Amino acid sequence: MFKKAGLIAAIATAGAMSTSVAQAETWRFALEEVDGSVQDAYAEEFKKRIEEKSNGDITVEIYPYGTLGTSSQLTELVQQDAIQLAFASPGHLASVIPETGVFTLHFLFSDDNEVNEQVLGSSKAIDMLQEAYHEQNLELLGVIPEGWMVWTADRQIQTPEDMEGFKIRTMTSPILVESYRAYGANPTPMPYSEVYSGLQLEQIDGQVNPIFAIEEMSFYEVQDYMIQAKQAQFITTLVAAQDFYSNLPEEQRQMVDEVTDNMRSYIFEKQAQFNEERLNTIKENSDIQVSTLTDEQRNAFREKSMSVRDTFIEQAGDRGKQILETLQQDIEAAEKQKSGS
Ligand code: 6CS
Repeated sequence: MFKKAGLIAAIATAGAMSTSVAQAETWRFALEEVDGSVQDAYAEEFKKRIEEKSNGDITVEIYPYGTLGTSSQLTELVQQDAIQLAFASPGHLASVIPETGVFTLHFLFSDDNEVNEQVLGSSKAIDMLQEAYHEQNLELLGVIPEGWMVWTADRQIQTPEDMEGFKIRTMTSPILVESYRAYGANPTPMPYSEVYSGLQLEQIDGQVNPIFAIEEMSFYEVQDYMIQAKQAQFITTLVAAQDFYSNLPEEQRQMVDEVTDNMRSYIFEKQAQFNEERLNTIKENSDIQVSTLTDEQRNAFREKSMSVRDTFIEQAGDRGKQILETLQQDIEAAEKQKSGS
């Protein structure tokens, strides 16, 4: 679907167009999701705030999924400074930065997503990750939860045995692939753009994504079951080209930091709203069977998922191990604090 030469040409044309309308500076911001998505809501609000704060000196141009490339291609474009900003989801990015695969581990985060949001906004683990991003010419600007990952399937899934041989599409990182191998499934990594046709043509039996994405990508139309196991959040990261970010004038860098910090509560509310509303849309427009695993059923998956932590540490090394341990401590502390209050 996406060809690299075409991507660069598209960017060059877009750049030329923006200079012809006499903008002082244009920042290109690429999304891994389509118009109307959580990432799109983030980018639109970011654009509004940056353009207002810079008094129009900066224009932010948004490139929704489908205009530039797959997630992995977008990351390469940021690394080359061909685009300045993009979302880079760990489900793909961990192929390049294994440490970021920590966000795809199952049953690591709290069942209470407010706790997760608090930890992702404050944990020292995020500073430790920054080092790994810098080694790849990327600046990590934020870690953002987009909702619980939900399985869609051609069959009911309640136990790991139900997943035996189940061809589930995953994002492309090897750590994520291991998570589904641990359940006995047959994980099939592929880009987001190929999932709908893969399901329709029965090349895959199911996939996993947050509800808002299942709705906007129409996956529910070609699946019979939706299973909520709360095994993981979909967590994305916002990145900038490191050269671009470090060469910004001090006040612009501060502006980016302030805007991204202040955007946290905005996007947290949006993702909750989108996921809730779109579950209703799915139920209204299809007869897909929606179910939620019991605690006992979840525990069977939880047990199987634990071995993947060792695989993560093998792939992400000492720094990955420290990031994992720091997150575990911070999640536990935040849960205790919340239940004590
Ligand atoms: O499944 C994927 O590949 C994609 N899913 C979402 C919700 N966002 C971006 C990611 O690439």
